[in-house]
Order: sequence, then C-alpha cells, then structure tokens
Amino acid sequence: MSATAPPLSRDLIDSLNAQNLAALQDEYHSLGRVLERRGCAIDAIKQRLLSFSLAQPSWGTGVGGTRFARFPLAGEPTHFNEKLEDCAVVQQLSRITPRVSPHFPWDKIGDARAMLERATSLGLRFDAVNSNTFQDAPRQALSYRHGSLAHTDAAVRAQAIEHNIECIRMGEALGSKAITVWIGDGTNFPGQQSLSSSLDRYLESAAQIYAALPPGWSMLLEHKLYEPAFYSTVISDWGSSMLAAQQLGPQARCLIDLGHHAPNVNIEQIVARLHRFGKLGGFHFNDSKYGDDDLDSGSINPHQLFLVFNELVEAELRSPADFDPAYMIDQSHNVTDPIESLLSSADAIAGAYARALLVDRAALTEYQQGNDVMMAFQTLRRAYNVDVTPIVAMARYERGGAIDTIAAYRQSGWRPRKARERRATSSGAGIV
Ligand code: LRH
Ligand code: MN
Repeated sequence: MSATAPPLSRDLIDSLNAQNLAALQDEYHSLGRVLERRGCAIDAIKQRLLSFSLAQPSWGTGVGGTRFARFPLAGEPTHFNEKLEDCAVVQQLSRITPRVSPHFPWDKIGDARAMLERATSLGLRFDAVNSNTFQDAPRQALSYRHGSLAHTDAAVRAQAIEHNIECIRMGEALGSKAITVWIGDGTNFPGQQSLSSSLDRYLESAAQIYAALPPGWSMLLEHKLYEPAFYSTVISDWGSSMLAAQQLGPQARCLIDLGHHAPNVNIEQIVARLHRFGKLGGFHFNDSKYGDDDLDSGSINPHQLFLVFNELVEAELRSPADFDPAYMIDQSHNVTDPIESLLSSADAIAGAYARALLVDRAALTEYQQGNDVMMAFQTLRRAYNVDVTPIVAMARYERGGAIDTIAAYRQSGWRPRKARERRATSSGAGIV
C-alpha cells in the first residue's frame, strides 16, 4: 500500500502542539482530578474517543449556497480530487474524520480505482455514497420535475432506480458499504398526487434498489419533513422511513438528518425508537434554527446534540451487538471556510459524545426508577456542564492531530495557497 502523503507539514503541527502541550496536560490532569472525585476515569473517556470517527460530506468542502445566492471562496475545491485534498487537511488536523461520503453525480470520479488510490494516499476511506434524483443532471433523458422513485411515469422511476444502482456499483469500486437514498419527491398542492399511491410507487422502486445491494451493504433511507416540496413529502418522517425499511428488509435502515424535522421535535427520542426496532442506520449531523439550515453541528443547539449522544450511549449499552450507526456530517458552509467549519463541527460532535459518556448511568437509572425527577435531570445536566475540551484535544493530540485545529489550519496558509493554485469557481445560487 502506497505511503500516505498528508497535505500539511508535520513540523508545523508539531511546533504548534509544542507550544500548547503543557497547558493541555495541565487542563487534562486537573479535569482528571475533578472526574476522579466523581468516580470517573478520564483516560477511559479518552480511550472511547480514540475509536470514535465521522465521515465528511464531499459536498461540504465547497462553499454552499441558498436559493438566493452562493458566494464563492477563493481556493475552494473545483473537483473531486481537490475535495479529497481538503478532506485530508481536516483529517490530518482532527484525526476523527477519516472517511468521505461522496455524492453522485456531483463527484465525478472517473476511474474509481485511481480515486481509491488517491484517497488512500491521503489517509482517507469512503463511507456511504449518496444518490441524487432531486436534480436533473446534464444530458439526462427524463426530468425529475415531478419526482423520481415515486414518479407517476414508470420510465422516470426506472431512470432513478438505474442511477441508484450505478451509485452502488461506484461505491463498491470505492470500498463503500452503504448507499444513502434521500428523495425530494412530494407535492406543493393538496390533490397534486395521491399520498398513498406515491408511497406505493416509492416502495416498489426502493425494492428494486434493495435487490441490487451487495451482501453486507446497507441502504440508508433519509426522511425529511419538507423542501423541496412544501405541501407533502413521500418519506417525510421517521415513521414512514422505518415502515419502509421494515418492508424492504434487514439491509434497509433509517438515517436521521438532524435538520429534517419540524421545529422542537424530540429527535433524541427518534434515536431511541429507531434503535429499539433495529432500524437505526446513521446520522447526518448539522444544526438548525428554523428549517433544514445545514448549519455547523452544535452551533445552535449543542444541548440537543448532547441528548442525541446520550441516547446513543444508552442504545449501545442496551444492545451493543447490533449498534453500528454511520456517523456522517451533512452541512452547507455558506459564510465560513468549509475546512474551519468541518474542524469546528467534528470537535463539537466529539465533545457531545464525551459529555454523554460522563453521564453516571447507574445513578440515573436509580433516580429514574425512584421517580426522583430533579436528581435524574441533574445527573444529565452534571455531565453536560463538564468542559470536555481537554479530553477531546488530548485524544486528538495522541492520534497525531493538532491541539488547536483552527490555529494550525490558519498557520498552514492552506487556503491562500489553494487560491493561487485553483481556478476560481462561479457564483450563482443553489446548494453547491
Ligand atoms: C437533503 C440532504 C441529503 C443530501 C443533501 C445534500 O436535504 O440532507 O442528505 O443528499 O442534503
Ligand atoms: Mn442529509
């Protein structure tokens, strides 16, 4: 296997870490003493973080936009190779993002073997592939204007099914083990489509994609309340998604995108329910204030992210055997440098997991059994109130990453250098 050639100089990271190490060790050991008084070994938490990892969205390395506008960033990636380079920078600094989730046809991979070698040389692997039947690709025969897998026209459904099967084949060549199927199919007007027949058509199409899954592969169904359809969406909630996954079979599971729910929905309870029924397939981590805002994870509602991981820690304790949800980031970086947002988000997600690991589960169960409401709540809040930054940073440092990722990234001059090397991208509107 060819040696990996990380994009940033090792010396840069080492010299910056040398400046930060003493402070980190001091903070780590003093937090260790606090946690020890609570009967919790800080090294045990760090150990769990050392096996925690996330996938980066290839589409998150470029600047995102809205329907109103997209404001390009000089030096942003212009094709898949450059997206992988930027993912490698995030991985080299964070050390918890070793996988990339590609999106087809946005990512033109050409020769899959060459792309796999390229990714491997950058220290990256591929996670779930994403199909796209929510846009019309250039030279596409039939339009998805009125839907795709649930379209009334069998020829359009066949085209969408074929695309998903192509994505699986490309994924196989890249070493992926899952396909994420999100469709925007739905209606803007009452009466526009039969709410029942459209689901029947979706299930019939999804069954054909399911039949093409290689052994050991997962088909992750991603529900979404609305957008691009604004009256009804075929797979609009976890219930529809779970029932569809149950009907499809054991390789079909449900993916929770944190931004795909109505405001104030109890997403952590959805996590518990999907796990209870063996259909918790994975996550698209992000944050939102209003709709599917695709903001940085933990930037708006870090407590919700903590509560989601609290359910994940409990789920793993309840049945470790079938607990392997895919952890992926899905964000749109409209006003920040995408690399900085991915670094900040990876840190927030690891922090939420570390806090959830600090919950005194024995005490919690006792207070819950005894209906000591306040102490049950306080047990969770006590863990949430811990600043776990030293644990997350120490785990990252021990994996060879940067103690201060954003400072290291800025010190590297990566973006200005890429702005000189890479061609400018066009402005315009739209998600990517
Ligand atoms: C839909 C979605 C889906 C992706 C797209 C980029 O809102 O979350 O996961 O395909 O964003
Ligand atoms: Mn998503």
